[in-house]
Amino acid sequence: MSSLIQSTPRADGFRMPAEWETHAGCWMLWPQRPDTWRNGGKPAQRAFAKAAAQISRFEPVTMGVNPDQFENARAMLPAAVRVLELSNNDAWMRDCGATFVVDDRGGLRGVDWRFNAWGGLQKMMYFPWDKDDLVAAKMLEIESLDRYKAPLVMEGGSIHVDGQGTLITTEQCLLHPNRNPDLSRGEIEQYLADYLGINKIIWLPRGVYEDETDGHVDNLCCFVRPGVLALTWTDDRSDPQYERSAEAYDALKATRDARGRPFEVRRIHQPDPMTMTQEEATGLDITDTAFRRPAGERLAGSYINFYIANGGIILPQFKDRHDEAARQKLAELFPAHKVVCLYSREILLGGGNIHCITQQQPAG
Ligand code: KQY
Repeated sequence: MSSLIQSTPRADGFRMPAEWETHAGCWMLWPQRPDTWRNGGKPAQRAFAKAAAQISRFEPVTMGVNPDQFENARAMLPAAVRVLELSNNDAWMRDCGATFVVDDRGGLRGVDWRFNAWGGLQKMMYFPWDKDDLVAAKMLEIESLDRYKAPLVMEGGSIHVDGQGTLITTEQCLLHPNRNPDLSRGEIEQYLADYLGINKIIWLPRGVYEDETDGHVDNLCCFVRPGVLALTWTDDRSDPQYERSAEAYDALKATRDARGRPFEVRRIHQPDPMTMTQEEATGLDITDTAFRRPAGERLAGSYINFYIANGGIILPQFKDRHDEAARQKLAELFPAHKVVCLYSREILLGGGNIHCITQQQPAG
């Protein structure tokens, strides 16, 4: 049974653990909408199936699918992946899924944020998003876990935590008027503290250039362990990303984490700028209810959008000259993990990457 709890995780002694803390499993959603995923979703489905197969080498994976895709997804996924009917509007489990919180007695609960598809009608990424907004509650029902309903529009991709009280996010996203126009920065900070059990918030100014999520931090910067962060970088000062990464670097170097440690920031060079090809754009259905993705548009490619599984790192690759350097850096940063490389352009075409399509469920 899953009950709606009226207090907050913080009041009940719960906190969001870091992604490297042990998982019970990983949740994903199956891509299918033809106005986001080209060629009827087929290339994206193959990419998601590969990601799920790789993650399932390290931990159990559950794939949520719409009813009309159950048989297809079941046939495309390895038997180790659990396939469940879980109605959705699109495939970004990081953003519409539950954020799990734990206590030190082995308790596990979920936070169900308000979801408005990255900016509601102002942004119009797609409409409607009612099914996505119910995904978190349904996951918690399936797992019989109690649920907190947070009064804040928030996507999982817009935060990262170190599990020891520190959270990073971007002003560009969480203070954007298309998320919580009626809340002040202080009120947003209070909700993050109450629903994630954190006590220090580090605001980075902006996310990755042309990131359609309004600058999710999970494409820009992440914790590798407490006190150590990885940041997407470019040495090309004429690239608009240079200024964004440099200001994030400076902000991190000027602050300390919740336990007073200064940050070590490891820079991971981004792939060379990539754009959507004419062929890719032509493969998309045109609808009135979803974001247009024209040919020539820059894609927000970043190696930071990786997923930390139990003992594994699932790392995006782009067939780019920087792929190998990123793999080596990640192997160095996570010596106890096996780094698995996954060519993920098809996921990037939908506006995110491997971290965005996954959501870890901690062991609790
Ligand atoms: O950055 C993420 N966490 C999600 C990307 C979503 C893109 C929506 N089209």
